[in-house]
Amino acid sequence: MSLAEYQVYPDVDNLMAEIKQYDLYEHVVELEAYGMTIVPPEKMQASDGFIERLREAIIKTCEKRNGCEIGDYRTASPAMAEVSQNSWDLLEEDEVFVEAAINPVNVALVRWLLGQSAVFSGQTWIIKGQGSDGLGLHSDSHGIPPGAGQIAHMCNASWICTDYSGSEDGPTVFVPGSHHYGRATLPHESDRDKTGYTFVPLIAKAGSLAIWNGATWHASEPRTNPGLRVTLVQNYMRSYMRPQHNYEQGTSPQLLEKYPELKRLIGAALYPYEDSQNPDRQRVAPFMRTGTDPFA
Ligand SMILES: O=C(O)CCC(=O)C(=O)O
Ligand SMILES: [Fe+2]
Repeated sequence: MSLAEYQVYPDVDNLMAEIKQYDLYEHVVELEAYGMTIVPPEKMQASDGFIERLREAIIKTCEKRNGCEIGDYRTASPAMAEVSQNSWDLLEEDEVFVEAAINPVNVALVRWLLGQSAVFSGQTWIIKGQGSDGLGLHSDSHGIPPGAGQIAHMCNASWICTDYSGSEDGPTVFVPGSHHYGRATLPHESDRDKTGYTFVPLIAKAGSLAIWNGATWHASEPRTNPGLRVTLVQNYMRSYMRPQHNYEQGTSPQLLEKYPELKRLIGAALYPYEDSQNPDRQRVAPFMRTGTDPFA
């Protein structure tokens, strides 16, 4: 008899049943040990044609929002500055984004990392063409200071919408086990070419889900292949990442002007992506810095 069958710890027992049903044991162990895992398409329980519909919806939404033409992702070479804009908050654009957010395998792994009270906190696309630069090593657990690394506070569950076959595709790369450091990268650690940390590439077929503890350090490589890499990034958070009340909206400007300390304390959008379609870029760097120092 399995321990789950006693049903004395429902928050875990129900999750264990799903992990068994979807054959996710290896992925749960990888999440614990390495801080990341890649679930192949055949385990994702997605409907027929799901990943093609998702990729199409990303491209169509990008074209509509940014007034540009992308066409066939296998050959397209749109201006990167254009297609990277207005990429957040997609649920209302096409129900395939809802399907992506509530996929049962995705949700089982999200709840493994963040508990039953995990909340969906945002989707954005990555469209990456030939000649695009990579990103430096970073953590996604912005706002979580060192000292709080025993558990995952947020996670990134990304749908891979085009094959990532090697470096030429400009994949994400990960430092296995770095979630155990419990802090964000410092400036001298983030350069992919100079950092002392060793990373592994995300190699996966379209239709896979790459999921990582938000604290796992990752970066991305430049893309040299023609055509586009297309990804749907999804963030989930523990429920305490939401403020109890958003004082930024609803506090009178007169009060804020009179009391500058109050203005500082109510905080400007606790998470930089709160108004994620058009984030205030000035808020991002100070928020990210809190991941490197408890006094930041
Ligand atoms: O694969 C990439 O381009 C990096 C994406 C990234 O850093 C993220 O989704 O958090
Ligand atoms: Fe990231």
